[in-house]
Amino acid sequence: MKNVLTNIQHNIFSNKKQLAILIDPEKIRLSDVKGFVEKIDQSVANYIFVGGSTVPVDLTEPLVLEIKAHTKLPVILFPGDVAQITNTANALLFLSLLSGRNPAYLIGKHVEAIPTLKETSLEIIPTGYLLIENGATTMVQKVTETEPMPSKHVENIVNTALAGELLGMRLMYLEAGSGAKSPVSPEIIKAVSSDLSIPLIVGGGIKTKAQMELAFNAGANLVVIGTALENDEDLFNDLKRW
Ligand code: 1GP
Repeated sequence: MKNVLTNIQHNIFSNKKQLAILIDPEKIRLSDVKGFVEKIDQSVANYIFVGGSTVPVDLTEPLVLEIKAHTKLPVILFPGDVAQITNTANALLFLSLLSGRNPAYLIGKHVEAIPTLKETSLEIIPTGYLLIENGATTMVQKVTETEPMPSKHVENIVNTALAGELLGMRLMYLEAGSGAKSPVSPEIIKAVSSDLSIPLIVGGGIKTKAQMELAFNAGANLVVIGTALENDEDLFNDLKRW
C-alpha cells in the first residue's frame, strides 16, 4: 500500500512526533538484524530508513527482507546511490541534494534510476535534501563532492527549502550528516519549519532523547537517528513507546 507520505501527513495533523531509525546496510550484520529490529519495534519509532553513502551493491535487498521478516513498520529507502533501490521496501525518498550544485545529485542519478523505477511498486516520495555544515567533513560531502550550507546563512537555507517546495517536493530533509558532531541547530529548524508547508525531516548527529526533543520542539516533524543507536543500543531505553 502506498501510504507512507499520507501517514506522515496524518501524524502531523494529529500532532504526533515521528521517529525513524536509520539502518546502514554496511554497519549491521544480517544475523544481528532480528534483535535490533525487535528493539525498534518496542520503541516509539514509526519508520525504518535504510541507506548509506557507500553501500556495496547487493547489501540492501537482503537487509530489507530481513527487517521485514521481523516487523510491520514501513521500510523507507534513503539511498546514497541508485544501486540501493529495491522493490522489497515500502517507499523511496527520491532525494535531490538542493544544498549542493553537483548536477549528478540534483538530477543525474534520478535519470539513471528511471529504468528501475518505471517498473517499481515502491511509493516514490520526492524529497529535498539539504546538507548543513556541522563543523566536520561528512561522508555525504565527500561522496557528492558538494559543500554543506553554512549554518549562519539561515535565510539562504530557508529559501533553498522553499524553492524545493515550489519545485514540488513533498518532504524536506535537513541533514547535518551521519555521525555529525552537532545536529542541525534549533534556530535553523525553527526558521525552516515556520515557512515551509511540507513535512520537515531532521537528522544527523542526534545522540540523545534531549536532542531529539529539541529538534521536535523547534519544528521537526520527523527525526532520524542512526549512528547513536549503532554505537549504543542502550539509547533504546530512552525511546521506549510512550
Ligand atoms: C544520516 O540523518 C541521518 O544521514 C542520521 O544521522 O547517523 O548521525 O544519526 P546519524
